Amino acid sequence: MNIQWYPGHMLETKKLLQNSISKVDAVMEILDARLPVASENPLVNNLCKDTIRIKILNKSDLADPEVTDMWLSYFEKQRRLPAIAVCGTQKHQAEKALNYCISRITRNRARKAKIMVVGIPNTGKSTILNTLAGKKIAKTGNVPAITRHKQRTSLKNNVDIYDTPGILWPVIEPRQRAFTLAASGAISDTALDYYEIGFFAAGLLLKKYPNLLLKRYAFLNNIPKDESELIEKIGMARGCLKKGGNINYQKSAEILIRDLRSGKIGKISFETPKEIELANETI
Ligand SMILES: Nc1nc2c(ncn2[C@@H]2O[C@H](COP(=O)(O)OP(=O)(O)OP(=O)(O)O)[C@@H](O)[C@H]2O)c(=O)[nH]1
Ligand SMILES: [Mg+2]
Repeated sequence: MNIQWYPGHMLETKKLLQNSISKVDAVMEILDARLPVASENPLVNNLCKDTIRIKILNKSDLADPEVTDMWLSYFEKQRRLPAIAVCGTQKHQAEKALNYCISRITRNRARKAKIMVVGIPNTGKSTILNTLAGKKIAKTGNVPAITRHKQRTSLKNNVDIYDTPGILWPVIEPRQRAFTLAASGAISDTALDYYEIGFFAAGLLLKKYPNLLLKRYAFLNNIPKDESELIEKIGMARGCLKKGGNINYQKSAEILIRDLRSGKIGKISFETPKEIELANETI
């Protein structure tokens, strides 16, 4: 299955970013700390050539902390880009990200600094803005494409911050990247087949975090031999049955995906710098 999800407001946002990124003092690019390269929008890399940009690895509370450290070192050493990992729901962490960004701007202090928050859907852009403002200014939610328009908010420290809708790009390739984005929750579930994404998630968890699976699903007596067995056992234990008693694999896969996304299985990173380097070498 090819995954494609590029609703109209994303094209509008692309045009908005093309016209406005060069006019702001800095861009806070909000990545998902669990998948910092898969969640990078190539458009932002292209548009930010002359604009200060900070990579914010948000949702770090859901990511494997050891892998997050590897990513910070990767951005600093290999990519020479400023990067910081935060949990955007926590005030002091959101402020740390903002201050890190402000410290890189050289400007006439008489005027307000303009900072634009950009990124793919569901990475926590609006949440960071709300945390910084100390009140709910922007609508947030655990499904992608909640924000549909640019929104400006004036913060206390002489900063104007712009929230923007999350955008993807028309063709997401390679397959590994599309499935990683889908499993993380960046792509609308309406564009997905739960079983395929659940199968992908099962493979990732069995390979990288088998012990977390045993902890979360106490009914597993040992590590399942493959993806189908894991999904089947979840289905049996959780009563995901069709008429006649057959397992409903779609429902069972959905449980696995929801547990993965919410952090119920544990702190999980989908990718490491080493894997990305190896994948680049083989292209
Ligand atoms: N665990 C955790 N959840 C977070 C964090 N930041 C945001 N979230 C959750 O992630 C979901 C998406 O947050 P939003 O702020 O709506 O994401 P967005 O990037 O603005 O999404 P779009 O507007 O659709 O592009 C919400 O359920 C938030 O509560 C974080 O640091 N940790
Ligand atoms: Mg938003």
